[in-house]
Amino acid sequence: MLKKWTNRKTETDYPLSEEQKELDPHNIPNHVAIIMDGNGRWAKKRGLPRVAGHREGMNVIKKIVKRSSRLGVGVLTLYAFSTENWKRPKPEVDFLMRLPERFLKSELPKLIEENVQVRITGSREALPGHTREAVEQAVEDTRNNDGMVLNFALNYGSRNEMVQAIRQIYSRVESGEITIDDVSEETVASALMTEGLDDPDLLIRTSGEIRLSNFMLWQLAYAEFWFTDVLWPDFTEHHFEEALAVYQKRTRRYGGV
Ligand code: V07
Repeated sequence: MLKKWTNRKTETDYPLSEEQKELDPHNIPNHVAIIMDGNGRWAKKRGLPRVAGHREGMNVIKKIVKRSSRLGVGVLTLYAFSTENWKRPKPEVDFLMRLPERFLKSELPKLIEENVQVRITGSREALPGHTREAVEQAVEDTRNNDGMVLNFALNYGSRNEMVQAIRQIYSRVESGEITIDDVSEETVASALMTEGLDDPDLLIRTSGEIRLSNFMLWQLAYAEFWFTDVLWPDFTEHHFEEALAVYQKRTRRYGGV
């Protein structure tokens, strides 16, 4: 499936003037995905334990969710925990696995109020029971909301996702439900954990790392990328709007469709 022609400019992202930062309400990216990096580094700089950075990072999410929803973003995907993050020290993993509950305890009523639908992309099986129950409850409680989708990538890795997609498609072929010639891009897309979600239009990664780290390799095929040196706990609504303004500058439609 090809993306609409968007008059893509090849120039680099010059600093935007205040006027250029004004957002065009008709060109808000439908799906924004964020790799929220730099929490540990933020804490280290302050002589604090890494978990203090994670806690601060969770508070930043609250502000960005609200701003995205108000701006009319359709889907906000946040990379909360990768399949590789299990290799971290156990106390840190244990702390991280408590964050979904902590977040939802204060935010779920507000998300319901704001008509936000919570989704999870990733393998739920390996999550501790308390984490899994909290996120499944949130998904269930917001199932009928038709505002912004808040999609947490939790125990997610793109290659793992592709492996399970291949297994799923193989079993559909083996059972005779479809033939190998039926397998199309749509078949693959709907075997991925992001089934039913449009591909991201904009990827944001904080903390200066210029790489994908096994995040949505298939889904990001046509996305615009925006990287910043700002650490996730220091990220504000202002930075978020700057990313959207750069996106709009790159995809500006000069009166076209
Ligand atoms: C986590 C805070 C944000 C910075 C990045 C890593 C640490 C929110 C959640 C969450 C997940 C699912 C859900 C509700 C909230 C979360 C983890 C880590 C594992 F349904 N923040 N956050 N989960 N961090």
